[in-house]
Amino acid sequence: MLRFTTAGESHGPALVSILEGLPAGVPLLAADVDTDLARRQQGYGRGRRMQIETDRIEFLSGVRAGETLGSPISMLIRNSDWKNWLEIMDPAPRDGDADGPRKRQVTRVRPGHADLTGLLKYDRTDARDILERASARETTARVASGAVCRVLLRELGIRVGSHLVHLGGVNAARPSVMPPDINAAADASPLRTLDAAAESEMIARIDAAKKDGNTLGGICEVVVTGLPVGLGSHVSWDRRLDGRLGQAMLSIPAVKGVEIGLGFETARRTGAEVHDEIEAAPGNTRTGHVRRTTNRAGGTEGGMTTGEELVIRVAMKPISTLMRPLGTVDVATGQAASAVAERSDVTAVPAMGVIAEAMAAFVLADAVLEKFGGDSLGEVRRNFDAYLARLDERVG
Ligand code: EPS
Repeated sequence: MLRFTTAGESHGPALVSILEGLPAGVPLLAADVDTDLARRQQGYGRGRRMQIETDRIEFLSGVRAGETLGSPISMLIRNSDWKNWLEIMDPAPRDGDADGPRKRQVTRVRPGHADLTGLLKYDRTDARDILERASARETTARVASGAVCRVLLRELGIRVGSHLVHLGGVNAARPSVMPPDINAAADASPLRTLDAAAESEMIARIDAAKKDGNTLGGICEVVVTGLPVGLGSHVSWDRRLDGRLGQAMLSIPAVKGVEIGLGFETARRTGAEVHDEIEAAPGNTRTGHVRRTTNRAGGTEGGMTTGEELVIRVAMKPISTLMRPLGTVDVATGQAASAVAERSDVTAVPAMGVIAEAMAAFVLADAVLEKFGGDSLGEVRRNFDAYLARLDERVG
């Protein structure tokens, strides 16, 4: 139904995001996208690059007079840093290219990064040919397409938020009652966490890691409200929503784990301690007029949404560029060396939460269009409303 692709190198002229399959008539402004791009740039522990960039999109296609046209939506995000990298990243051959590698060649490959594996696979000699694309700068373009998907979901009363629940060994407590607008609350925190006490401890760990030339990972939780029961399907492996969400989350650079609901913890508990009991809840249309007394499943059963909150936790490893570098091999000489220490972030977990929201928004918008698809927003809305009316009718 829906597909998107991104292009662009970290220090190239620009990033591009193309989203295809959105219906016509969705109200869309550049500001809807820029808001999310700005949210992704926040977070204590980012490096100097984030002071250089102010990410903004230019629509190149697919939008007219503030509405989508149903045609591919393409968005351009210029890299402000490009002017400093022209000589190094110039797409055209330059004088001197024949004499040897360009400046800032990377051969002391970083353990944990795509440097070495990419270099061997693509048969390159300069790891910059790999790292420029493997860089998490690419996620800017994902957030752009995700932001457009978020607008479609919002039209149907579906909201995607996230908050940080772990950083560098420190857990944040999940509030017993989530704030009605999770992002408004989380965005007010420099780490996007809802636990102020944990936040000070996390900040201290980031400062210590920075001093030590080290980096930190963490976990964010994505929470989606307003979903109707029945997105995704049990009938085939590739239509199961959990699987689709898992793939999308694991595709985020440095993400190493995904849990839905209790996740790994379900394996340690008995059935009675895992499964959510069901009771009647008249008036609750989107769940089919029932309610789970708990939500350990995290909003899916049988590869389909239940209509309860969708809860996904996403784990990110520490960034692989360390200012106190790890041991490696210099691929130019074959000798032992210290890995390159390029400018980078101490942690980017708060940003990862925003990226995970974007990936969730994309997967869910795709599942929405699969079930309620139409060529215009009006048609999608009619299909959606008819389904909700049928859920009402079944109890009535
Ligand atoms: C990154 C290194 C840093 C980060 C970058 C990801 O960039 P630079 O090499 O220019 O200092 O800031 O992230 C972004 C630019 C971004 O927009 O998130 C890396 O090596 O992955």
